[in-house]
Amino acid sequence: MQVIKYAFQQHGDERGMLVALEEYKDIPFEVKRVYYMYDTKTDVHRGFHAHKCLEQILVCICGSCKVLLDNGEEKKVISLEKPYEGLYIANDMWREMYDFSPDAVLLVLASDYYNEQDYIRDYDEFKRIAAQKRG
Ligand code: T46
Repeated sequence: MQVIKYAFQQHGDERGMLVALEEYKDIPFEVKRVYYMYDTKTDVHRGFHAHKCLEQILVCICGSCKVLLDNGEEKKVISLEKPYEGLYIANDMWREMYDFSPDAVLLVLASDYYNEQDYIRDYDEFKRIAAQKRG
């Protein structure tokens, strides 16, 4: 499984650091939605779904967390702990987020508006669709 992790350009000077993200330049899609999660309890696992079409980039802009990616055949765990690193998650990828540090803020840039119809929440259904697509 290919994991795409971006190291965004950091603009630093004596005042501190700044990262700027522009669609189609730093982000490979049009950004239609931004959301973020914080105050996530350390023992909590979130996600447990895939998307039919949605593409996203996850940036842990404060603290750290882990993301489990599962393409139906292979699983990988990615640590997000730098505010200048972005994890690309394509559609058709099962994801779970966990191990949030108490100060974690997980920012998500999404290629489309919120749409419950785009979610695949049943793991068996996800596995079936993934196997079909592999052929
Ligand atoms: C994903 C992972 C990384 C909205 O009203 N609008 C939104 O844009 C989103 C994302 C959520 N919500 C509502 C729906 C739920 O009542 O906020 C509540 C929590 O959402 P959810 O349980 O879907 O959160 P996660 O952490 O399980 O998953 C989220 C995204 O939904 C999902 O697309 O890939 O983060």
